[in-house]
Amino acid sequence: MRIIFATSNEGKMKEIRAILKDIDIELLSLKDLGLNPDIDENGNTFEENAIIKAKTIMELTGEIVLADDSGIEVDYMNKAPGVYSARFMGEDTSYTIKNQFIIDQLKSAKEEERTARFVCAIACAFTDGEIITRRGVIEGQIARNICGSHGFGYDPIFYVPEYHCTTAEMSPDQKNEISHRGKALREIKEVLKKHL
Ligand code: ITT
Repeated sequence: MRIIFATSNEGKMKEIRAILKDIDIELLSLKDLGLNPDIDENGNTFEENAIIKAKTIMELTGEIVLADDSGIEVDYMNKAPGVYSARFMGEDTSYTIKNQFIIDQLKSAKEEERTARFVCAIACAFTDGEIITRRGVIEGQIARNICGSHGFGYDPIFYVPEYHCTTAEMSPDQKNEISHRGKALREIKEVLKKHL
């Protein structure tokens, strides 16, 4: 069975391929299909945006489509950047700048005020119009310094106390095992297995 993953984010796609590697599907990215759609992600929640992406590409291709909408919620910043995580400070601003900005915002924050979470909503749009979503969350803190070079985006400032490191310091397998994306996608995998 062919399934399209509607993302243009290479970092996400790498993790998605690893998490879905044990099911018998041909997984194609937008890049594999030569598609570069400009989708207006105007939803208010991660689920709404994931549905917009999955539905748009399902209608364009006529195939089963998965989509991921995710981001980081920083409690000290009133849960920003949230659904705006990719667009925060401008889509083309480097993550070194974005990550340092967040660290600076929390300069006066007490230890217990440094809480944050990664959230991931995955939507699956079937060709008969049915759409399902699953959400995964990982709780953590904003690190005091940028640390680690694995992963992408906000990983170098997302500190997981239980592991004493940021998600950018974890191996890819370790991150996938505990991450928001890993949790949401493993639930979707069970739904897909039933569908298969
Ligand atoms: P697509 O819409 O093409 O999938 P995108 O990067 O625009 O790619 P989102 O709108 O879902 O995707 O924004 C997600 C952003 O949240 C992403 O660009 C990162 O900045 C951040 N993010 C999500 N998951 C992350 C993770 O596992 N590690 C670090 N940052 C993450």
